Amino acid sequence: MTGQLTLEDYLRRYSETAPDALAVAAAVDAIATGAIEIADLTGGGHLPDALGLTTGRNSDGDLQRDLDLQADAILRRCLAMRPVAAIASEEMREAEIGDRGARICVAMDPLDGSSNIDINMTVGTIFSILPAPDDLSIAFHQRGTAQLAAGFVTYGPQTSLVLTLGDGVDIFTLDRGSGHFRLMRRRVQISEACEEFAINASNRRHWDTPVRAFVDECLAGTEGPANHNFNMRWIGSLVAEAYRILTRGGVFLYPSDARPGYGDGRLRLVYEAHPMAFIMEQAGGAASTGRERILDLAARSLHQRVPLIMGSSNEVRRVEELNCDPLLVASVSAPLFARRGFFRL
Ligand code: AFP
Repeated sequence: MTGQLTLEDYLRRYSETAPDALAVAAAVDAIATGAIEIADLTGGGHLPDALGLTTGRNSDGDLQRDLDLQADAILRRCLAMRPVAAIASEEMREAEIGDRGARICVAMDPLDGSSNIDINMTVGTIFSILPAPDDLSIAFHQRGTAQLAAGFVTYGPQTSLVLTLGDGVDIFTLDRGSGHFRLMRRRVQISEACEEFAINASNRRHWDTPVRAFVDECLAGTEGPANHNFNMRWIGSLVAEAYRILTRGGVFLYPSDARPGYGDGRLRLVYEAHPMAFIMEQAGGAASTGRERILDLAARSLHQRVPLIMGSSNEVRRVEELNCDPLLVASVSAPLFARRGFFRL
């Protein structure tokens, strides 16, 4: 991999392009530096005795694992040396004010998918970089369209950094020999149509009718309105699902459902859905609540959840059609159609 452009050189070129670019480049470089340390941690380089054990619950009631907190501490330490006005994290109840004169803010999920750690599945870091408003108390209540950059790191067979600076999506892979991220895929594009959907099917009885109708269309394949067959995946790790979609297309659904606490789904707007939506749209895909564009939303509260449908634009739009047209849902949920569904309606 010696020939590929390093992330450092890539960011150096970018940092000369716009007023906030230098600060954005410094923050991305800091996150990438922290990610290499996290990769070593999750990869067993310095396997902690408490790998994957839980230590408590975060402000939103999620199980908090030792590695969640270690990843948060690593990224904060790396960012502390850069000009960042405020940091928000899934692992901390409130945002933390830093350098008040800095031009950017960072929101992050330090270790997403951590419930997969003890089964040795891909986990990741998700981040969003926003302009710093004069009033930092509203820093993380901006619309998703305000983002200057977004990305995620996958800690899997490869340690890869997916990055958008607002002009396409590029993917870097960690060259473990040199310790540098190297550019491996430039201006990634997601196919408009797809043959793979991802949803936690065990929740079917809790979904609303439009989501059931969409999934039944996928399951009906060539025998239904979709008129082509689908494969299904569910990894339980948002970064792994997103990376697969960037690689071969697909649609991911974490909708709202009837379970207590899931009225707005499971994923967080500020440091999961916003960055993923920015990446998906920059790669020619789409990201929606099923009714609204994710990037048009502004968070009312820091850890606010939001339904997330993202990936190939044809399928995201189909979910929106079904959500907005009850007659369409009725037509595709007809008894004949139900008989062929994988599940009984
Ligand atoms: P954890 O970080 O608690 O493992 O949650 C991961 C996640 O937020 C996201 O990465 C997955 O897509 C989703 O949860 C899986 O949720 P289910 O366990 O409900 O399928």
